[in-house]
Amino acid sequence: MYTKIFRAVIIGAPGSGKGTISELICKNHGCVHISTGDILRQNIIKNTELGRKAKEFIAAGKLVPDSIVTKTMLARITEVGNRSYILDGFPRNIAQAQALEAREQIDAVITLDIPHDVIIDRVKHRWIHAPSGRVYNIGFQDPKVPGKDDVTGEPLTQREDDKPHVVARRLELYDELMSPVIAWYKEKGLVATFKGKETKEIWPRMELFLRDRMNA
Ligand code: G5P
Ligand code: MG
Repeated sequence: MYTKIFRAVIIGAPGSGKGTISELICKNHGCVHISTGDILRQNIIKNTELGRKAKEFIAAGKLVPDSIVTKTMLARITEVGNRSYILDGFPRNIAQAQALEAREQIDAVITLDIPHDVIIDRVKHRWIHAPSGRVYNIGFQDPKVPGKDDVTGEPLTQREDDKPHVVARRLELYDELMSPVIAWYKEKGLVATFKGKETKEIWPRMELFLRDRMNA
């Protein structure tokens, strides 16, 4: 457990393992995983006004407009209150980063640097339980029963935006929009980069980093 509140942002290309690593961090160190994509997908399932607005953008691999996302994410951070958290998928451009900075003091920005060919291969095998955000991967993180969520037994689905042409669009958009965001956070001395091809190879280094920061 953290001895002080730890607020981190995790940045990485689509399929780089942000969700997987955030879950590991929160399970091992007690924090709240705030995933923009999960929140948006849950709203799509519930057919809320936010979900209806976000749906087409997500399916096309485009960003949902800042006005909608920023408001939603800042409200979620307020709900989380005085607890450690990992922000996964927000901010996604400079405007969102500035809106976050105006509201919150971020302690660290964790970036995942995974080769694009590894990512393209991974997302083909990704299955999710959309209502909870639980993520599986055939051959890496298999469900106990094929095609079924471990906790609810409900059917797993593939993400609309994991179709190869949409993944290619998302990867391009990531490079274009996130390079300036990472540079902006680097100037502030907040960035820790983790490079590798597999989560299990990155995780021990991440643990050392977190232990160091926990006691800082
Ligand atoms: P999301 O949902 O934020 P992305 O594109 O940022 O989507 P994504 O696809 O969710 O990121 P991830 O979380 O980085 O990827 O990766 P993951 O799910 O943990 O891992 C990918 C797969 O690899 C999983 O199946 C996992 O099990 C497996 N895996 C992990 N490690 C390994 C390993 O070592 N080996 C193997 N073999 N497999 C592994 O955003 C979606 C959309 O929402 C909108 C946008 O439209 C966006 O495209 N959106 C926003 N719009 C505006 N502003 C924002 N801030 C927005 N945030 C989201
Ligand atoms: Mg994710």
